[in-house]
Amino acid sequence: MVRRMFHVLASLLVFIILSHAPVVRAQILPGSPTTVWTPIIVDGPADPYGDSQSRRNDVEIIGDGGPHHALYRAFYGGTEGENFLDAEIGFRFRMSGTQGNSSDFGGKAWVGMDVTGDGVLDYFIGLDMSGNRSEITINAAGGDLNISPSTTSIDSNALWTTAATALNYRWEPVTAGPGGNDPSAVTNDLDGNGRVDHFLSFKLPFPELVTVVQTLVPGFDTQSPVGYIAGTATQGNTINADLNGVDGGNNSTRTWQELGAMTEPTAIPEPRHAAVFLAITALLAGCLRGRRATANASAMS
Ligand SMILES: [Ca+2]
Ligand SMILES: [Ca+2]
Ligand SMILES: [Ca+2]
Repeated sequence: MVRRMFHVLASLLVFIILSHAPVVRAQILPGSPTTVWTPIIVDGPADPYGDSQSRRNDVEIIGDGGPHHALYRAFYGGTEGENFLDAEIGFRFRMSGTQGNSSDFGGKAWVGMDVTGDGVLDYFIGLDMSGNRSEITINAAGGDLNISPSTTSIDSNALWTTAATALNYRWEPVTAGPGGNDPSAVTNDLDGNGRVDHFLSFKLPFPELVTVVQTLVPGFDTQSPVGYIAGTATQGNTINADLNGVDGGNNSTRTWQELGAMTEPTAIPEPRHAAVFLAITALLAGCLRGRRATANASAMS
């Protein structure tokens, strides 16, 4: 009985500490290992190799569905002292490698978002390193239907723009294994093209995204469901290179869901909830251990 009480009290203490302690939060580092990023899973296969229309390595998305994921996201909830205005959201693509003699990424990456749950893309977050450009943007979907690759348009007038710098953008060779930026990976050349795969990572201030999306969805926040698609382009406001999760299909008339290109609507993760979940798990585990100890004591007596 005393032992059971000890376990329950210890578990309660863990719960109190965890639920009141500052949650471990850290700003998104574009070069951080994949262990602190969350894979974005689409219904279709992880992205095939060599299906980019442009046949360019740096815009060729590759992934095997795990542990070498094609696409990741990251979220930082911000600090109380800053009224959470320093919150961030980030995305990471795995690409086939560098192109030609260039050591930098020379294309565009887009993350399309359905924020109303109707399968229609509403906004795009873009990274543009094509030509002389070097910027991260939020764009509205254009005037087309935006339900499939063939009906997708991206408004060329960005709603928000910032320069891509070493602080918010990184194009980095994959280093596989413990101590690398992809600790669970077993290879750094997944598609075997002789070019080391590269992570394309970028982030933006989450409040900027909230401000934009709230014009369409009042009250949009970290708990609002978002369906994602992702793809790359060589230039222009299109996804003309590689569509994530689909073998080719850049001009397909099939819908995002039919193609398996769009994720299930998912809330943007809030780390605080993860801490509370862990605390509750610890409490339940403690209770179970206590019950088991009581049962054992009864059996022995
Ligand atoms: Ca691909
Ligand atoms: Ca490669
Ligand atoms: Ca593809």
